[in-house]
Amino acid sequence: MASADPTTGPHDAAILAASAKHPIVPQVYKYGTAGFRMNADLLDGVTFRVGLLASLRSRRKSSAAIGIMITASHNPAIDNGVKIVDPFGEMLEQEWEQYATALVNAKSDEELVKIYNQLAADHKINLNAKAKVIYGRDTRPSGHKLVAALVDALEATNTPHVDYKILTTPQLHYLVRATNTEGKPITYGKVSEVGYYEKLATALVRTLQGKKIQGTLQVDCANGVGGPKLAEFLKHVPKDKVGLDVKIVNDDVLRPEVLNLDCGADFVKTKQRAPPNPQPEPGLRCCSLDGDADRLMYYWTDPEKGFVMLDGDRISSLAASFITELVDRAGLRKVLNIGVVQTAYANGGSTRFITGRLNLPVICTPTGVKHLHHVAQQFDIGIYFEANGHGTVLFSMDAVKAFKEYPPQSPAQKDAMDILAALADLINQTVGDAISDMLLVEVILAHKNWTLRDWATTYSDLPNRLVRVEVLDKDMFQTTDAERRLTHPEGAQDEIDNAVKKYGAARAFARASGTENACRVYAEAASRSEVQELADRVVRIIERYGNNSK
Ligand code: 16G
Ligand code: MG
Repeated sequence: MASADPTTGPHDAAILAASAKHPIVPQVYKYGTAGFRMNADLLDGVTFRVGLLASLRSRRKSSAAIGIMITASHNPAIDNGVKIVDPFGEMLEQEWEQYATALVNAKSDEELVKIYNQLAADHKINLNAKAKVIYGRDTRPSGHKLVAALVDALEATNTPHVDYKILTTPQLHYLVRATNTEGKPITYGKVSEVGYYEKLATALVRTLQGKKIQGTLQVDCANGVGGPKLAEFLKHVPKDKVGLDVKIVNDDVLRPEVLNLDCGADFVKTKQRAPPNPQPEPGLRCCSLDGDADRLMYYWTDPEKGFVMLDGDRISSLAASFITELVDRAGLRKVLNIGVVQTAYANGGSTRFITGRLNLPVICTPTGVKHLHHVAQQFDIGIYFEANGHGTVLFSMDAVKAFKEYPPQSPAQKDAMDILAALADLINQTVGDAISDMLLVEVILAHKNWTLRDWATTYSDLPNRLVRVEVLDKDMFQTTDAERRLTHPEGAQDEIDNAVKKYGAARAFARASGTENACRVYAEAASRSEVQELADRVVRIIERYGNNSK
C-alpha cells in the first residue's frame, strides 16, 4: 500500500461529479488579504473549491472546525467573497493561502482532484478522518447560491457542516473559536449567535461598573448585516443599567442595491464626510460600520469645525490610553507588556502620542489584518488597528490570569483588574469586530465622561493625503520596511526621499495595492498645502515609473 498513487483518493468520484456542477470561469485567481473577492458571478466554482480546501484544513488540524465566511465587506452588492477562518478564529495561516490559490486555479476537474489528493499526501492528511466546517454569509443575495456550492464540496468530501446563515464576519470568527473550545478548560463562549450576544452584553455591564453610557449614539450600518445583528444584540442589553441609547440608521437589508451605497465605514473614511442620509444632527455622536461589520469609524458634525472623524488610529490610541491607565492602577505594569501595532498609514500624530505620551512601543507591519494580528499576539496586551477601522485588542492567557488571580492591594486595584478582565470578554479576541469595538469606545467614553470632542483633542493629526495611482503593472512596485520603502523599481525610492526632504516633518510612501491593480501613495506633512504638494510630487514619480518611461 505504501506505493499508492498520491493523486488518487476516497473522494475522487464524488468531487468529480460535484465539481462538474460548479465550473470555474478561467482566469487567474489569488487568495488575497480578504480571501477571494470579486463579481459574484465568478465565485460559484471558487467557493466550491474553497470548500474542498476547508475540509482538508480541518483534517490537517486534528478535525477542528474550520470556518468559511461568504462576504465582500464594503464592496458593491454585485460582488461577493469567500475566506477561510482557522481553528482559533484567526485568518487562514499564510502558507495555506497558496494551496487555496492552487486548488482554485486547477484547469480541469481532474486536475482539481489531483491537487486535492496531492495536498493531502504532502501534509499527511487522512482523508477518512473526521472533519467539520461551519459557515455564514452576509446579506448579499448571491450568498445563498454560493452556500449551495460550498455544501456540495463538503458533502463530496464527507465533511459534516453547520450553516449559521446570515452573520457578521466577526460573529463567524467567534463561532469557530467557541466551537473548538467547547468542553475545554478555557472556553470562549456558547456556540451560538445568542451566545455571542450574551457574552458581549454581560461583559458590557461588568466593564461599566455602574457607570452609564450618556447621550444617543447614531449607528450607520451600511445597509448590511450589521443592522439586524446590532438590533438583535441590543435586545440582550439591560438598558436601565447601561444606558446605551442607540439609533440605528441605514439598516435596509431588503434592497440589496443599497448595500454600502453612500454610507458605511469605508465611505466615511475615503470620502472624509458623513453619510448624506440621514444627515447627522450637529453634535450627535455617530459611528459607521462596514458591510460585514468588521470596521468602525466614529465622527460628528461640529457647528464650527464641520465634519470631524475619529478613525482606527484614534480608536487605537483611546484604547491604549485607557488600558494602560487600568494596568497602572492594577499595579500590573511591570508584569505585563503592552504594545501597539499599526501600519504605515497610521497618522504620525497617533504614533507620536502612543510612543511619547503613553510610553508604549509601536510596531509597524504591512497592511492587512493578519499581519497586525500576529504581531499583536507577541504582547500580553496587543492593541492593533488599521487607520481604516479594522482592529482589536488581544489579551494573552497570562494577562487574563493576572487580572483574575493577582492579589489586589486595594479596592481601586481590584476595580481596575475587574474592568480589565471584563474587557478581555468584551473585545473580540479573534478578529476586529465593529460591534465589539463600538462597545469598547462607548465604555471608555463613559468611564472618562468624555464627548467625542474631548476624545478628539487628545492629539492632533498631521495633514495627510492618500492617492490612488493607475499603473501598468502594480507588481513592479516592491517594498521593504513594512511597506514604507520601495526596493523596486530602482531609483524610485531615492526620488521619493528627495521629495520628502523638501518639507518639514514630512513622510511619504508608495505601495502596490493588495486588492486592485493600482499603487497607493500616502503623504503627511506639517501643513495642508505642503502635504498636497508632496503628494503630487510622489504621485508624479510613481506615474513616471509605473507607466514605464524610466
Ligand atoms: C483588505 C484588508 C484590509 C486592508 C486593505 C488594504 C483584511 C481583512 N482586509 O481589505 O485590512 O486595509 O485590504 O487594501 O485584512 P489595499 O491593499 O488595496 O490598499
Ligand atoms: Mg469588512
